[in-house]
Amino acid sequence: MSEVDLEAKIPNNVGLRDNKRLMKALETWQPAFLDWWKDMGPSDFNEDQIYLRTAVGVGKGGWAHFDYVKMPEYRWGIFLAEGPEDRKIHFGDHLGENAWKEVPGEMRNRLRRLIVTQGDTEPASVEQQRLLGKTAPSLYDLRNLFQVNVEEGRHLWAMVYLLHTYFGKDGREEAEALLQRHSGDEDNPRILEAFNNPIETWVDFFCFTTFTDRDGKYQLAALAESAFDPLARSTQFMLTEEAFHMQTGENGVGRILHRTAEIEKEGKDPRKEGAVPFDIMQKYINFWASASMDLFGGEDSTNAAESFAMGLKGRYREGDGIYSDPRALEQSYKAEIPTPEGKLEEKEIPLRRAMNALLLDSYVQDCKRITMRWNRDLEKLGTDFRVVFPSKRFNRKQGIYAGHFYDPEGNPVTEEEWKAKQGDWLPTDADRAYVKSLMHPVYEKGKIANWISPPPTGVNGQPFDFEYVKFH
Ligand code: BYC
Ligand code: FE
Ligand code: FE
Repeated sequence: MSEVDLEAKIPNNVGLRDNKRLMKALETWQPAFLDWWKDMGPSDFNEDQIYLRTAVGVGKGGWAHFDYVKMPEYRWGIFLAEGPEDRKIHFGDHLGENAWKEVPGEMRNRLRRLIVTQGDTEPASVEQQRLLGKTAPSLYDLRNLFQVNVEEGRHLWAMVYLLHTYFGKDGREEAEALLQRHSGDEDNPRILEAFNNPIETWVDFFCFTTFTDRDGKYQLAALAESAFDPLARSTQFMLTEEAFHMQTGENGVGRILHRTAEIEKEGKDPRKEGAVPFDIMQKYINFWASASMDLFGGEDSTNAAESFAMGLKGRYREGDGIYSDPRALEQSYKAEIPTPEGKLEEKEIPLRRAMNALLLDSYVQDCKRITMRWNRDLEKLGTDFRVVFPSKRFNRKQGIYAGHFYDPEGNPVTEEEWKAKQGDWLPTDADRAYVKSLMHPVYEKGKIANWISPPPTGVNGQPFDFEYVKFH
């Protein structure tokens, strides 16, 4: 592992200084990245000073530094987590062999595909969120949005580093293409569906960071187990940043619910007060939760089986030794599969083919824990409303439930029932128009929009009324 070099044009701990060819390739990509940021990122705020955290190391005793920075001058770096030099592969067909420092030829295509798919989501999210700064409910929230954005930019760098270093000309071409596909672009969209959905409002943003960034956590965690050591270390370090994104979402949704509960407690109608009614929040949660569950891919997947067999993608916390069969050859996964008549029938899927389903189950458990935390607060406030995390069958476009109809509890419904009830379960045009009508910027220090509660604490020990953004 190299020293952290913060003086370099691209801060890194991968020894770029000693690899002139790679350095040159990355320094050629850098202006293209900056052009992309200026065109497709939060371009209205490029001249403002934002109180941001920047990764400056990988050690436990403080890996980040907080200061004011203009976003285009953010120091996007390449960092690999530290780890043992002689790590062994701990799952799949290559169990017990040494982890790879280079890409074995027969795994090249599949590995590249995984890295490109991961990399594609990072700039996609920045594109999806690019206009939100114009309607931030507070300076604190505005700053958090930009923190998430610059870190997703760094995650793109992490994947581009791998493509440039280990995949030659193909990798460089893929790195360029990552800046050419755009979220929602009809001709050249982002690879995964949820990353083409618009994020029009802060309600979308907080649901996205709760549920979609959390898919990020689980996918990164699965890749952090990888036998390809540079990928494992890259994603391990990305996970340290990811925690803040999910926190932003969880707290954001929590603060909206809290505000609505307060208003109801005063005997007032949230709609008349310009807050977000509970039923609309539940619909947004249903929408982003189901779109995010699609990101796990099919429950029965030969792709997933191959990735596991090759040692490219493990199970959640595979390295903690919590699974009894690290080859996953002896067990099966019980899934409820729809019959042609629309009934649910229990079937067994060989475990390796069910890796996406297993990861999804870990994710759902985590989401239910978050939901419980929101509900505890609602209970404390004396409200009857409770958030419900939708069934993994609800509104799915990928996997075994796609093309079938279920209510949010997961009960089969007919297509007619679905059509009649859809507006009770997912945001309608009217709901979206209402939520949009609430979105106005509040840029005054210490002030906040009426539809959301202030956070209990600020950032990095600063108070809520800190000047998180200094406008030029
Ligand atoms: N949309 O075998 P299947 C994050 C495709 S989020 C469109 O069932 P597989 C972040 C699939 O590619 C984490 N297409 O599933 C969050 C395949 O196509 P091909 C991102 C989809 O391949 C917030 C076909 O359907 N990271 O970091 O095992 C902000 C059959 O697929 C979708 C990763 O995803 C979909 N939803 O699993 C910023 C990790 N789902 O090959 C960032 C890398 C599936 O037949 N990716 N397809 O042409 C993977 O591990 C896998 O590609 C997937 C899919 C889990 C996505
Ligand atoms: Fe990310
Ligand atoms: Fe993220």
